[in-house]
Amino acid sequence: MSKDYYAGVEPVQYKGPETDDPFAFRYYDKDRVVMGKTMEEHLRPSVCYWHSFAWNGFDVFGAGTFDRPWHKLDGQEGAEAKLDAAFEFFSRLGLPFFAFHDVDVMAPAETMKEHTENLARILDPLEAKMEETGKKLLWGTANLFSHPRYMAGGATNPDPEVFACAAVQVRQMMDATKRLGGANYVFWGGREGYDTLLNTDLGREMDQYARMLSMAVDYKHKIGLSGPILIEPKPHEPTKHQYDRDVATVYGFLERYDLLEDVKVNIETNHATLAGLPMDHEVAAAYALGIFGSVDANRGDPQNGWDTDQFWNDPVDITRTMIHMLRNGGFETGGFNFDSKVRRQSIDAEDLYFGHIGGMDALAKGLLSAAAILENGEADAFIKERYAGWDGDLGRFIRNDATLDSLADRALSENLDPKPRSGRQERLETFVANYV
Ligand code: XLS
Ligand code: NI
Ligand code: NI
Repeated sequence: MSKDYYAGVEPVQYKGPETDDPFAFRYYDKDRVVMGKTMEEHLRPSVCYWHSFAWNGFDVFGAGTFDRPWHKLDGQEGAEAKLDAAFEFFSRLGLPFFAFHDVDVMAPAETMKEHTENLARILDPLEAKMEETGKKLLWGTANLFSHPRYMAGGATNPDPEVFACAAVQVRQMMDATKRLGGANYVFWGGREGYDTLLNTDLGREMDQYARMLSMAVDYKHKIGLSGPILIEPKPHEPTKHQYDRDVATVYGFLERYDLLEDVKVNIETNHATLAGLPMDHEVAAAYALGIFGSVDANRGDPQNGWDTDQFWNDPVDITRTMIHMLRNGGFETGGFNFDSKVRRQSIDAEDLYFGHIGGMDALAKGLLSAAAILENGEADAFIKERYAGWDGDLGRFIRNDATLDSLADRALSENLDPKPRSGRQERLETFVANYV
């Protein structure tokens, strides 16, 4: 059935910028070497299961618009048809990774017992598909936000019985991620926050969240899950306030609860926008704080204040982000996961290709532009020169030896009179724009 669904779409290939084939990559040439690594190794792209295969196009104002054959079947049969369709798409698109929540792949479940049985039942066929197609798991995660029991949170729920149910799901998904060779394990705290402080004990909820994460860290070591646990920051939506607001907030949380050894961040572009922060800030901050893990690639809409999860296709934004990634060595275990969805009017199977192909080419272009900028060296040289004084005599004195007293005395005795220098912002912005 899935084969019919994608009939007519050949495996997507690189055909170069001149091609007029809408089913070909123009810039993403997976084996092309850029700064010592192939494009595929740099970008580690991943297709997400939820937006393209689990979602049927519904929104808060209307029913599903997509006519996907696998949505017409129920239970295990539906889950297996979805699995066929998803892996057929992964194979034809040719990206190496995918990511999923427990509930994306399994037959729907009401009770916890049903949940564990249904997830267990799909793991054999899922593992077989991975072997057959060579697709790898970038990360797994437990959905602790859709079932009504989680309306007030999973780990941060006022009811410990809900926390215990969340533990069931997290344990089973960590086991599944280990079994499937997943490179990371993600927590997105969709409902780990509050709708009003009038009913919420904020301090207690943060302790609870840390408790869940500590348990997950211990379990990760117990089962030998090798990759890091990643927290995915988002300031709000669905809750009014989410505790993992942004990268810096997550860092403070991890520091406070002594989780920095094992937990990093999965940064999503649209979430950064919602937090009022540009993506390059979030990425640069994560590297500076030593917690960069992975990226959920997407974008919002400048007029809309919600998580529209559109394919990320702003080349300047991608280039600016990629500059920081290349400077810092890029991904270790992470990758670019397309947490992006086609619009609900984009109802054809083809639209899934157009979204991912365009998204992939935008990332590849950003990579090429950023590499050219770094190879040119002007931007890095400017920064180096700007801070050069800190490697000089006075800079070293301040960094290593000075007290407030000795420094103030020295400044006065040397009669310091520093000269302001231009920050050259327009020059640098133009320089970057010229490379894109
Ligand atoms: C929602 C999040 C979600 C996570 C996985 O806003 O982006 O899709 O990536 O739970
Ligand atoms: Ni995400
Ligand atoms: Ni999101």
